[in-house]
Amino acid sequence: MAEHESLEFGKADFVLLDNVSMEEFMANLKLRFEKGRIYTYIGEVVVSVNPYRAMNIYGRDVIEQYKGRELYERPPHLFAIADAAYKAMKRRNKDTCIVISGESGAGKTEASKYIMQYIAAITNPNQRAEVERVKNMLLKSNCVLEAFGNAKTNRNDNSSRFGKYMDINFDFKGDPIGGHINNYLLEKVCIALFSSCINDGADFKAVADAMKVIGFTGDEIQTVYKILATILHLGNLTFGVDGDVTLIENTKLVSVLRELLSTKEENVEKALLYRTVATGRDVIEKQHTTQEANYGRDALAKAMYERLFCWIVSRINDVIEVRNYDAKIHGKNTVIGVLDIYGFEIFQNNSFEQFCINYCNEKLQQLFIQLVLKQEQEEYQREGIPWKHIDYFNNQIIVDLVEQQHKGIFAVLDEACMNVGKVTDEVFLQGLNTKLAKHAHYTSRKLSPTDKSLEFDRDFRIRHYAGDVVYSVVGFIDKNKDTLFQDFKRLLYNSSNPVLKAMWPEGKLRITEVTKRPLTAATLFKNSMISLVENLASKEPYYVRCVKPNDVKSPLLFEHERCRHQVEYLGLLENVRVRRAGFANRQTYPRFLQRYKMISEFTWPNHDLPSDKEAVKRLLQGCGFDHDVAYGKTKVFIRTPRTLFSLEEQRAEMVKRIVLFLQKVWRGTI
Ligand code: AOV
Ligand code: MG
Repeated sequence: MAEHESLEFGKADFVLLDNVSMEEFMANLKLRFEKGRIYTYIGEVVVSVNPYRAMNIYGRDVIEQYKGRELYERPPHLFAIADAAYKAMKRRNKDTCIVISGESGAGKTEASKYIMQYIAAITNPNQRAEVERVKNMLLKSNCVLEAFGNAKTNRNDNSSRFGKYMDINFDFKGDPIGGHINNYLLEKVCIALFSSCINDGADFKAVADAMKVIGFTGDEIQTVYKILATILHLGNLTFGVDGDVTLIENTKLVSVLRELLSTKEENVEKALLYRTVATGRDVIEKQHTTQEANYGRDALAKAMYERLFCWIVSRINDVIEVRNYDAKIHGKNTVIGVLDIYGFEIFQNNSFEQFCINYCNEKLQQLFIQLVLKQEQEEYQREGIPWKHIDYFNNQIIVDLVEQQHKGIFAVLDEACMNVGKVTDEVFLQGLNTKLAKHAHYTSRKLSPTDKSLEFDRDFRIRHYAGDVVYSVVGFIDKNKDTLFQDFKRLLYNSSNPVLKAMWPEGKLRITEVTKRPLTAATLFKNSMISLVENLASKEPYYVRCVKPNDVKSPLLFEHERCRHQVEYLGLLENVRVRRAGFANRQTYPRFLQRYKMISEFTWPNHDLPSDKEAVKRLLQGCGFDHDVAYGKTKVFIRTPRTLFSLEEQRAEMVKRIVLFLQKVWRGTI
C-alpha cells in the first residue's frame, strides 16, 4: 500500500478493503473519484475513472516521482503501471503489453497517450539522436491517426473508430528504437462525420505539420488532400435515368473528379455507370441501375477512405520500423505493446460495425478472464496450494456464439453471403434463427408483446457480457461482402498520380483474374482478433480497466448504477477476490535460488539440502519471510510485493559487497 496516501482518499488498492463486497468496492471508488483520485489498484491492475476534466497529474514532476519506483511506493497511477511494464521488460528481458479496456468514452485513448508519453519521457537519458527521432515519430503518429480514424459519436466526442495495437521496440539499453502499428477494422461509415473534422482549420494544420514531421512528402500530403476532396465530392454525386439509360445528373463533378484523381474523364464516367463482368469466356460491360450506381459510388468513397487510412498506417510503419541493423541482428530487442481499441458501445441503431466492435470487446474480456481469473486459479490447484475456487462469469459462450465454425454468427453470415440464390439480409436472419434459436445469449424474439426495442424480422438481440444489444441486420450482407467493383480499382490504378496508383495495386488485374470469393470482412476481422489475442497472450500483460462515471461528460457526477454495472461486467470484484486470496509473485525454485542465493549462508555459493525447494524454504525462514509465502510443487509463491522488494534490496546489498570483495582480491589487498 502507498503509505503516504491517507485514508481520507480511500483505499489505494481494492485488495485492502475490509470486506470484498460490491457496496464497499463502490463506496471506495466513489470516494476516490470525488477526491480527485481517479486511479486505484487491484494488485497490478489499474482501475481508472474518467475525470472529464484536466488533471494536474501528468507533468514532468510527476513523471520523475514514478521513474524506476516500485508500484506500491507511490499513489496509483498509469505511470506506475507503465514503469512496471518497462521494468519487467528491462530487468527480465520479457516482452510485455499494456491492455487498456473499458466501454466507449471511458478514457482508453487518453490513457494510452499518457502511457506513451511516460515511456518517451523516461527513456534515452543520453539523448541519442536516432532514439529521439523514433520517440518523436511514435508520439506524432497518434495525432495523425486520430485525425483520420476518430469521430464524434453519441458516446464520445473523440471516439476511436479503429482499433490500434502499437509495439514499441527497445534495444538492450532500454531505449525505444522503433515500433509497429497494427490497425483493426476502421468503421467506414464515419466518413460523413470525419469530413466535418476537416473543416477545423487549426486542427487540420496540426495534422499536416505532424505528417510533415513523420516524413510524408509534399506529393503524398497533396494526394491525401485530393483523396479527401474526392470523397466529399462523391457524396454530392447523383444519378438519374433517361429511358433505360442510367446517367450522372451533375456532370460537372465528373471533370472535378478526373482532375483530383489524375485520370481520364471518360474513365471516371464509365467506372461510375458500368461494370465489367466475365460470363464464361466473354467479357461484357453491363450498365448499372441507379441503385447499383449509388451502391458503387458509396462503396468507392468508403474504400478510398479505408485504403487511405491503411496506407497512412503503413507509411508511419515505414518510418518507425527498427532500422538499426545491429539492433535487429545482435542486440536483444524486446517490446512493450500498447492496445487501445474501440470500446463496447450501444447506439440507437446498431449494425455490423457495432457487432464487430462488441465482439472485439468480448475477446478482450475473455483474455482477461483467461489470464487473470482462470489461469491464476488453475495454477494454485496444480501446485497444490490450498485454494477455494472463486466463481466468475465466463463469457467464452458469447465468444463462441460469434466466432464458432459452422454455427457461429460470422459463419452463418458468410454462408448467407455465398448463397447462389437470394442473398438478402433477411435470409441471413433466418439462418441465425434456424441455427441459434435455442442459444441462451441470442434471440430475435420480442421480450414481450409490447417490446419496442426489437423489430420482428429485422433485428436480433445478443446478451453481451456488458449488456444486451439489439442489432439490425440491414446492411450486414453488403458490409460483409465489402465489394468494390473491379472497374473502380482499375480506375485508381490507372491514375497518373503515382501515390494514388500505388495504393491500388490490385487494379492491375483483369476481370478474369479477380478472385471470385475473397475473404469476407467478418472472416478477416475474426482472424485479426484471434491473432491479436494470441499475440497479447504471448506477452506479460498489464491491465488498465477504464470506467465511465456518467453519460453526460460531467466531472462531478458519479452515477452509481452506471458505474456498478461496469464494475460488475468487468469482473473487478472477482479480480479483487482472486488477487486477495492469491500471491503477487511466483518463481520456480531453481530460478528463485539463482537470483537470491547470495543472501543466505545456507545457499551461497551452493546448498547441500536435499532439494531446491528445501533450500528456498531455509533461505526464506532465515530472512523471516516464511509467513508470507507458500510452497507449491515446483514454485514458491510470494504473497505481497513488499517481500519481493526486500529480497531485491538484500540482493543488491550483497552484490555490492561481493563486488567490493572481488575488487580487493583483484588488487591483492586481501
Ligand atoms: P475511449 O477511447 O475510451 O472511448 P477517450 O480516451 O477518447 O475514450 O476519452 C473520452 C474523453 O474523456 C476524452 O476526450 C477526454 O475529454 C476525457 N478524458 C478521458 N480520460 C481523461 C483524463 N485522464 N483526463 C482528462 N480527461 C479525460 V472509444 O475511443 O469511444 O471506446 O471508441
Ligand atoms: Mg478511444
